[in-house]
Amino acid sequence: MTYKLYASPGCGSMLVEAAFAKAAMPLEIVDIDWEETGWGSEALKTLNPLGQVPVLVLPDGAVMTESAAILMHLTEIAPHADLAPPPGDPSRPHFLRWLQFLVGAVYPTFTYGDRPERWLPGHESAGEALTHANIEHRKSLYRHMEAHAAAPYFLGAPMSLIDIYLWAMNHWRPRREWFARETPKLHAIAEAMRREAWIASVAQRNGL
Ligand SMILES: N[C@@H](CCC(=O)N[C@@H](CS)C(=O)NCC(=O)O)C(=O)O
Repeated sequence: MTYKLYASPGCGSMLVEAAFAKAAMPLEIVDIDWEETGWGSEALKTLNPLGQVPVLVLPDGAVMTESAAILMHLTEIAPHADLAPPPGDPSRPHFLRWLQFLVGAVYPTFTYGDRPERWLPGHESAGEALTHANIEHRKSLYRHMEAHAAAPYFLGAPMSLIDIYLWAMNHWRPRREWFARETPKLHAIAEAMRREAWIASVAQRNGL
C-alpha cells in the first residue's frame, strides 16, 4: 500500500502533491473534476463530508483531510524533505504562525467566495457580492503577509511549506498579475518556486 491522494487539478491538492514530490515519495493520485467536488461529491463524501480536496489516505487506510495537518504529518514521516524549520529553530514560531494564517484566514475566503450559491441560494447578486467581498478581504490578507515576507523565501532560507502555499495560491484569484503588481515579495517567492524542477513537474501534471 502506498499513499493515495484525492486531488482536483489546479486545486489545494497541489500542496500535498508538491510536498510529496519534494520528498521524492511515491504517491497514487485520484483526480476528481472540480465540478465533482463539494457537498454533493459522490467521490469524496465518504472520505470528507465537506467534499474538499486534498484528502490523503495513508498506507494503513487512515484518512487525513486538512492540508496543514497532512503537510505537518509529512514533515514527520519525511524529515529529509526539509519542509519546515525543526522544533527549536528560531524561525519555527513564524512558520507556525503563517501556516495557520494561510489555512485559518486565507483558505476560508475561498470556501465562502468560490461557491456563493451554497451560502445564499436564490440570491444571485448577493452571491456575486459575497465572492467580491471575499476576494477583497483576501487581498488585504496577502498585503499583510507581504509586510512580513523575507527573501528569497517567506521565512528567508531555506524554503518551507509556506512557500508551497504561496506558489499554489499565486494561481488563484486575485491571480498572478495582481500579485506581481501589488505584492512583489510574495510574487517573487512564487516565481522562485516555479524554477524548482519538482514544482514544475507538479505544475505540468495539473495543467498550469
Ligand atoms: N481547510 C481545507 C480547505 C480545502 C479546500 O477548500 N479545498 C478546495 C479546493 S482548493 C475544495 O475542495 N473546495 C470545494 C468546496 O469547498 O466545495 C484544507 O486546508 O485542506
